[in-house]
Amino acid sequence: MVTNHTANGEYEQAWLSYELIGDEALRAKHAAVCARLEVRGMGAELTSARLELRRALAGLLGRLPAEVSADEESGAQEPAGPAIVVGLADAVRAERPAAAGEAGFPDNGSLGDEGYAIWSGADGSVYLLGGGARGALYAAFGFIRLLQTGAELSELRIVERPAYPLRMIDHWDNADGTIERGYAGGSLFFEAGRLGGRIGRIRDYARLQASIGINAVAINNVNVHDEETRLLAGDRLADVARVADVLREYGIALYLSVNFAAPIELGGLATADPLAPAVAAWWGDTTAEVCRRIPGFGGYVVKADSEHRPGPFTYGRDHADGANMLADALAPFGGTVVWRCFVYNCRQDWRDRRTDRARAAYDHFMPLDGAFRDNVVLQIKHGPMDFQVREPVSPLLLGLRRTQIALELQITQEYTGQQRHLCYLLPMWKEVLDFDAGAGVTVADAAGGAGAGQNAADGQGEAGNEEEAPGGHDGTGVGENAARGKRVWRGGLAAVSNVGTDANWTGHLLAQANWYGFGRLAWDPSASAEAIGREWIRMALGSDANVEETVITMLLDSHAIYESYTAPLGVGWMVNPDHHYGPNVDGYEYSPWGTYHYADRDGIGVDRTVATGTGYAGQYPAAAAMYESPDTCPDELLLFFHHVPYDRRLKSGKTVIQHIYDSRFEGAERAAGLLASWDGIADRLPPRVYEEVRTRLAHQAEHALEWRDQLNSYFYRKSGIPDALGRTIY
Ligand code: GCV
Repeated sequence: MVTNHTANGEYEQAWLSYELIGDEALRAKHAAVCARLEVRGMGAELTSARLELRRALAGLLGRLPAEVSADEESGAQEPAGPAIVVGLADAVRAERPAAAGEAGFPDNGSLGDEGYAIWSGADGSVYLLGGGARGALYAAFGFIRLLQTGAELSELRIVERPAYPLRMIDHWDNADGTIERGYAGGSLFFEAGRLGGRIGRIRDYARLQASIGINAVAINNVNVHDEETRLLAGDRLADVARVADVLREYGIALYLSVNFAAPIELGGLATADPLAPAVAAWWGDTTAEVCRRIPGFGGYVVKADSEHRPGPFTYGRDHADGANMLADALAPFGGTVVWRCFVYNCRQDWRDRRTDRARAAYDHFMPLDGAFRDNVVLQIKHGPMDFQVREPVSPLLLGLRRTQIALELQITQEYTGQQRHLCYLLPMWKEVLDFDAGAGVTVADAAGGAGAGQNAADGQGEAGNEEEAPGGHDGTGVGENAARGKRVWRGGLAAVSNVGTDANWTGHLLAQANWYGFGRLAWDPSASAEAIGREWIRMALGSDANVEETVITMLLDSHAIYESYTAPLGVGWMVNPDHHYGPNVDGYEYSPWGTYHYADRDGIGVDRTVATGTGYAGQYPAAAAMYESPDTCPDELLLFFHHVPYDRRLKSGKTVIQHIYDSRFEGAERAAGLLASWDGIADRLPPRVYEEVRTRLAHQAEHALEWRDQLNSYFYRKSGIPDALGRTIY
């Protein structure tokens, strides 16, 4: 029997909609295992684990488990009968000596603070064990996921540890309730100046985040305006603290984006110079108060000297001066500075072909490698420009060796269809994570250190990487990183949120898969886009095999489809200025933003070679030679690195212009195909889900035609070269 999890009023719970499992035999089997629930220990996360398990079991199995309280079962007394036993591994070991005696039974030390195990004991119990309280909560969610995805509950020997200590979501939410680049309604956190009014919804949000292992959330926009500057003090700080309390129940540390000029704007000082003692003292006092009000405060996110935001450059200081000053204020409280590397000149003269925005992050930050405090993490966008559908991997991610980094991704679909077009981003993110930084070390390794990707299903993996500096993303496998010795590694993955107040959280319901997928990848970057997508489908859309096959194909095809009608061969930015939606080939061509394609009657693309161009290609430690020559540069990035004639032949055998025409025609056709696929499963979906997604897919199919025709017409008119297949171009 088919289960549709988004039916019957559970629509707003996304992938945590706990609909009754349709297969009665399976349900009965699970119910036998889950008849009793024991939670060993106290604390917020364990309480959350207990509540979630009760909710999930009641929904999925149709009955609440009997609960065994800690009082009833105290000391080393062995309890009666099998149960789901939740707690810290060492506490459970002490109370269940028989089970703990089994070979390989986990302990806190081997799991690490955030790691967990799901373990079938010989006594018939299932043990949900954390190395720390957060780990126990993740174990509960991991177990629920098994139930939701139809797994067998016998002989479980699952041991998981996150690849990265920082698994972060950045909100670009404003105090007035709007969201910069938000496509799913207003802010969950802010409503007309006040914060935290929707506490129930914020709790659901926290549950969803914890279920995918997110442990850090920055609640406000990196563009910090007047109102948000004031979040650091007074009543507004009290509001922030209320939100932090809810997030903390789910193991999530709250971060604030801060205004580098806050000492002036909030503190009344005459300067924000990071080296001025009065400025450091102001940040020290302000931070102490924030941390007093918010136990476990995560820290600050900073966008400085970028897109008109203030920063250390005003005072002739560099970004290490700025970041370190804030790091010193946070250090006594264990806080972290997440300092963004999105720093470039946004007032460029389009006539100037020597300045190249793509170079900027590397040029600014590489000279500072090693100059940052231990509690600074540099957050680096995945590409050198700005979240286009196709960019090369940022060379800064590959270059930094003595600095902690976080890879920044964008879940919100600013340039990838704004949640009106379907674009499953995991295939693109996987390409970034898997990119070889040299000597077989990937970007995933660089963000997480040596421990990345070492999740083990058999309990034999290495301990988590929280306690060590990475041992080798320096291209040699050893070297400088190893020389740093023991140091708390704080790096990881961060992404800009795509959620808002829309009932389905993400506007396009299928865009939930990007949110879900980001968390799962941040936990384990070696997981596949397909496996994660299938998980999400089962949890959010139900167990119908037909639905699963159709939707997974749609998801996996969608990024390539979007790319094929929008951005040819690595040139992006052909969008309408400001809101960035819809085609406009010259929208950014004569602007100050540094985003050009340089199409003329003879050719197109940006010469970023060392030999004759901006020199950007030379920033790659291992890939420079490959990108330098148009003969070895991958087709999909040809126009990012080279200005070439329209009749240049690609490796595919097509000319550039014919590729432009063909891929636009194919892309538009395939976009229509997405709609047809969805229609094919109409009767297997709840009507509301079907209709809502259908409306968006129909718009996408229509809009893809607009993209096709505008781009094809533009390049036909520029080049004068007709389509070899004689199709209609205007
Ligand atoms: C929050 C791009 C976006 C901006 C965003 C900026 C950033 O430029 O268009 O809206 O600002 O990136 O990442 O800081």
